[in-house]
Amino acid sequence: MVPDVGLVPIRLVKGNLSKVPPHVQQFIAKYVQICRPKGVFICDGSDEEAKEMTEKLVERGTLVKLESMDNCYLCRTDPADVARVESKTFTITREKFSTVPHVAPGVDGQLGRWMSPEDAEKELGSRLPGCMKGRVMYVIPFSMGPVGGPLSKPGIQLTDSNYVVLSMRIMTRVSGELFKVIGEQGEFVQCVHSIGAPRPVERKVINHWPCNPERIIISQFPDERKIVSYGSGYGGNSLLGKKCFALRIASCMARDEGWLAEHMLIMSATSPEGKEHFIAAAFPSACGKTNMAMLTPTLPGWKIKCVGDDIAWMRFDKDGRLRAINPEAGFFGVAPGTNTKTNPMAMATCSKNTIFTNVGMTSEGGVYWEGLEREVDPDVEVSGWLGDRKKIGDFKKSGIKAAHPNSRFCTPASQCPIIHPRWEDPEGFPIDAIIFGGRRPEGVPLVFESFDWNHGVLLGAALKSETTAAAEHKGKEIMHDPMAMRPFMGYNFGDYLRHWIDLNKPGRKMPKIFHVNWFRLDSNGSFLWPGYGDNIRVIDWICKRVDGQDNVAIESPIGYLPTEGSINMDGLNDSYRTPQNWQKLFSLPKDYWVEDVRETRQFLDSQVGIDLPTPIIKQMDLLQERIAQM
Ligand code: GTP
Ligand code: SPV
Ligand code: MN
Repeated sequence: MVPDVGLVPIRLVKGNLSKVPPHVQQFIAKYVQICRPKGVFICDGSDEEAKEMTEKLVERGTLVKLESMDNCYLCRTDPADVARVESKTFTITREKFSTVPHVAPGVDGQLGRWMSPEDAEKELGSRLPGCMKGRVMYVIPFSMGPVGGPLSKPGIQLTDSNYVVLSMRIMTRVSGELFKVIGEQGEFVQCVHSIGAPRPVERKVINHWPCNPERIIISQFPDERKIVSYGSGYGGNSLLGKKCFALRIASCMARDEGWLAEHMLIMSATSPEGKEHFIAAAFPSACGKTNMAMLTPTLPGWKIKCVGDDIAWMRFDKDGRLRAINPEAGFFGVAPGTNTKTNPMAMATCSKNTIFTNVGMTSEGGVYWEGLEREVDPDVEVSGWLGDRKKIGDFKKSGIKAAHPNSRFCTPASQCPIIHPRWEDPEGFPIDAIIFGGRRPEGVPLVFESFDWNHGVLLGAALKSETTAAAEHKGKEIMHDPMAMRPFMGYNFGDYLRHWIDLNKPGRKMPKIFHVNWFRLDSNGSFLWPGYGDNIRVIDWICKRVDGQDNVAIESPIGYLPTEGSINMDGLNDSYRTPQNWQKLFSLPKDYWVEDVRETRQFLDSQVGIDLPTPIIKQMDLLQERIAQM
């Protein structure tokens, strides 16, 4: 019962160490030694285990059962722990420039944060020792991608948060089987997570959510395939399979092994004629991936199936097709704005077996957030994420939000009514089109297509968007988010662009690359495009281009634009169908673009410097010339 590994015995609370391969036992023992938990709980991923843990958390008050829903729970965090903390996220490598590009002198690098191994040791050395005192260390064996699949990768997460355990078993495949897989394959990603609140706690615990926001650090060690995260229990900070592993560590694996780990949804679109296309799309956080991945088409005859809503792992197969899998098993989706009009499929998905975090709760035990005004009885009382009880209308009047803007649902992907029947196919799906997009209130047309692969890589590199609540940013400003990967890059962004460019090899069928913008505004501040289910109209055009239709596109300085009328507007309000509206959606104001390209060039020159690959510089030269001649 008490195998003695090293100096401190592993005191098992639950589980069976005999099934755990020796090198995993050593990993556990090392962190037991450092973190000093009162016991170790080896998870098996079973429903019984989850049920027991859930009951305990309800008893303690961390979770509230949502009485009017089916096996759904509400969690409210400490209001100081509500989003990813980019400023405290680091990549640790011996060589600085394997993590970050050579920025120009005096420039504050924005593409990744590097820390030396010595500094990391100091930072973690002042946090980890004894950090789990009085708490249980859970051992979570999980797989990103179907267990044992050729594109899949296993990990082990140690954590002192049972909320994290419950969330990880929705977001990843947690199973005791993984010990066998790891025993055979050897490799696994080491994930260590602590909320940084040993007992007795020093910081006042708010909402039964112990954490240590002042001392947060999220550290990735790509060379050791290791992650250590301290201080936060929320989202990408603590569910280490997601951004830390499946993007930051995996992008390094992908660089080494010749594939791609990207912040992209994966969907299939089947036309009325029955032709199925697969699309991957990269939008920055809170810019519409979940919505697009499961959109309900407003054009008759189209069918959308969802494969993934946040992360794509993609590799060229022997026939030269880029195949994508979704490494995740659940959706950790933005709640506000989600309703039966904008995203009915997400609403159906999260109607059962779901953990909601930082949303409001109705007095009947249902959920409420901004965007559900028309779907919840206005007379019902809602307790907001901060605990204040009001009628729905009174939240609006007082300007106080019922749900935090980054409140989320954590829900099994398998429950999505339009999940692709083969979504777990370990071989993945052949990608026909890659789309980049962001929130661009001005100047950027609804859709355009790159001239070729390298130009498409520039579209990704030049991606910008208005900031959102997914991280700690304040206010709305247009920020560069190249490839939607700025917060998730695992290595030097110049090398990353080179990797993308080098993928284009003879014999490969390269996906076409597009840029979309659902967020262009009219002069009165309203969206020029209805968005959501109507985005099928743009997908329809994209599929036509993938199928080689030449007559629907016309060359412009920034890429191929749709010819007027080639986007199907049937059934839209008349106001959307006027030539004036087309003009507003697709116009390319010269002054705007001259400045935009100048600014992009300055950003890439100063941020990526000598690491910027020549083909990208050439693409920028060409673009700048074309715009100058507009
Ligand atoms: P992460 O999970 O943070 O990576 O975000 P995401 O990219 O999956 O974004 P999501 O689909 O959750 O959308 C975020 C917000 O954008 C929600 O409030 C949506 O309602 C809104 N949104 C999504 N698609 C559209 C659209 O087509 N038009 C408009 N106007 N808003 C949209
Ligand atoms: C994002 O911010 O892009 C998310 C949410 O998908 S989190 O898991 O917190 O990173
Ligand atoms: Mn995301």
